[in-house]
Amino acid sequence: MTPRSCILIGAPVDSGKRRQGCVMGPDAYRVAGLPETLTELGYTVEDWGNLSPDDVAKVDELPPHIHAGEETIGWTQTLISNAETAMDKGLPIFLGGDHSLSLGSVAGVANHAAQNGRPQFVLWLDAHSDFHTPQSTASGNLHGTPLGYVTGRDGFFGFPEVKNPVPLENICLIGLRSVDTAERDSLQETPMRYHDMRQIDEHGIARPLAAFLDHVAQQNGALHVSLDVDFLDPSFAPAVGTTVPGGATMREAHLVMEMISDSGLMTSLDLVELNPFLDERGKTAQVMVDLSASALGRRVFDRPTRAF
Ligand code: HAR
Ligand code: MN
Ligand code: MN
Ligand code: MN
Repeated sequence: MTPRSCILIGAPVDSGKRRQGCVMGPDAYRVAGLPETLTELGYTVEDWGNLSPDDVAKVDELPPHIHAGEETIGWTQTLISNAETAMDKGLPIFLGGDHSLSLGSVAGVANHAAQNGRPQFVLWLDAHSDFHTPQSTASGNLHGTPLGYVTGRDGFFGFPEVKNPVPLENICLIGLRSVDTAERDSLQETPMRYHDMRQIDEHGIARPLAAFLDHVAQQNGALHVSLDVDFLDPSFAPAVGTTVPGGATMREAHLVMEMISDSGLMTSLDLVELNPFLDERGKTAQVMVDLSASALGRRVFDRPTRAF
């Protein structure tokens, strides 16, 4: 069951790519009213403030094109331990920060699930598949690698050992429309559930999501949801460095969140890649807060009981 207490964990990670600005993300969510919104929904809210990365010495084994590897290793260490601790107190919401924060958040919550004898599942809402390794990424940007890391792929030199890799069968990606050739080749070899926008257009967004949520429920799984701003169409969510046209509509995104809430399965949440420097009068931050509210129970009406 989704806990009734939320822990806000500010993770102003800006090391996962070269364009700066995600450092301002956690405070933008606070300014947009996330704590008050959750309180109004009936949650107890604890705000742990903004974390900082551990200091890490130079790692010579990482390929030279990797950007800010040591800083991301430091963030991963900090986030793993904070995620493990927060899971005992409620539902952690990781306020990013770029998507490299999920190396730590997902590895940490997976450790906690393993300690409690539950399988960990991950729902990845993103235009990108983020399944690179430090060797396969052409850009050298580690925000393109979290799913590679948490599933236990090789090559993450200097990073904490992934004690409880998330099984590939337990991962569902929705929203894909920008996948590199190296990722595509390795993705196609895996049993991950991946759904690109074409499939969403043909079959709707509810079907693959419902199938995945049923699967998580059957396994009594813990569900981590990782929401990348670029899952959304840039027409209403422009505050992200890697906009890709053709994203989820406002209505699709809210439906996804409402279905997550109905399932009662979500145990942790990442809000990532918001770059407030690129926003228009805070509208993307506001959309992300509203989507979080839907994922945590906000409704127009209670579920209809009468047929129409
Ligand atoms: N695949 C590209 C790369 O590895 C772009 C990755 C962009 N990732 C994010 N998060 N914005 O999804 O560089
Ligand atoms: Mn515990
Ligand atoms: Mn991403
Ligand atoms: Mn993305």
